[in-house]
Amino acid sequence: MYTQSMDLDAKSAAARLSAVGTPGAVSPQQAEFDAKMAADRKVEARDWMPEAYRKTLVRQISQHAHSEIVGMLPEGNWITRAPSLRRKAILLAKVQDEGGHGLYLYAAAETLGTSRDDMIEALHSGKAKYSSIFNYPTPTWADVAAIGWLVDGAAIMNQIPLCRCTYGPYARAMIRICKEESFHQRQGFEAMLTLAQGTPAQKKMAQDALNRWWWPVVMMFGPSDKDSIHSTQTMQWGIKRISNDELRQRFIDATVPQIELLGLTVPDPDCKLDPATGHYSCGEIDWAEFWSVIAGDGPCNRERLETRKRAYANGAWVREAAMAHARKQQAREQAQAA
Ligand code: BYC
Repeated sequence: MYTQSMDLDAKSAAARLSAVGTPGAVSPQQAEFDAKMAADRKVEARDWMPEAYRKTLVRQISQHAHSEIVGMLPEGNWITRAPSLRRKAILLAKVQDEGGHGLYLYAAAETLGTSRDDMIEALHSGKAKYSSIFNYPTPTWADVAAIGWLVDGAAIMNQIPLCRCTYGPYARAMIRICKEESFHQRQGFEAMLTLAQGTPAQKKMAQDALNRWWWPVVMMFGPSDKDSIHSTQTMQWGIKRISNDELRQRFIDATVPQIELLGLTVPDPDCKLDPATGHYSCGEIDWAEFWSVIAGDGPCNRERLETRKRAYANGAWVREAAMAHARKQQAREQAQAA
């Protein structure tokens, strides 16, 4: 459904490639890196890379990993209250998948020379960001359906192009993640469809959840291109392939017909199809809300971070036991080899 995001517009790809290159005299390593960027080849963990490229990847991949881990919380709250055994099994699997995504992504960031402890410390201290979307509450079961349908739908839109990003370990992690996100999106849509075709009260629950999640999801793609500080550089490096605004537009274009199919109403009175362009318009986004959420003042920021820190502290004994077991096993292997 969302794979059109894989298509790179030939014009923008050409513009990106022609922008690659470091002016003036460059070291042979830098020249090799520039050539790799220009040919759109992968950079691997052991390859030389400019410090700024490494730092940017650590920032983006660790934020992405934190988002997956914090992203388990709003839905995780509903595992014990899922409306049927089937819904519970699906939700358990989905939340576990998100945990797995976080782990692949921490592992991908570790290949860049950062430690998992440092990344987790940055999350807990509030230094590292995670996606704004997970700072909103899930007051009803319909919010769980809306997360799967809309948030995972937006995630696929943003992440399919990352499967082709220039850093090999990140690109490869994204391939599996996107396959799983696709299942998440479909189960969310199916749960939403069930509600939308249910009793008037269930349909209202679905509409209310759509009303709550629409704007936060539209914002999730990041600031508008003119305010995106990192986009120019990350696009030149082939990390970001499609701009924030363009992905947002693709998401809106793909989702509005789904809302119509559900028999629900788009919570944006300015969202209209422009027959000339084939695109839906979007009303004014409340950027003040976006910046306040990412600065830590969203409806659930404090609760999410506290829950994460508590879970980490409560899991200390598991990490210690695993380390003790690994040490014993290593000692046994060394003794056998001696
Ligand atoms: N939330 O220059 P810009 C999931 C920050 S998990 C918070 O455009 P960039 C899922 C940005 O970091 C989905 N912060 O930045 C899990 C920067 O601040 P810093 C997570 C945001 O990096 C469970 C500043 O704003 N997906 O799918 O070029 C259940 C300026 O922005 C946000 C990823 O992480 C935001 N929404 O572009 C269900 C995908 N947007 O770092 C689903 C990978 C922007 O300078 N990440 N900021 O302090 C990306 O693709 C890019 O990092 C972004 C932002 C498009 C998010």
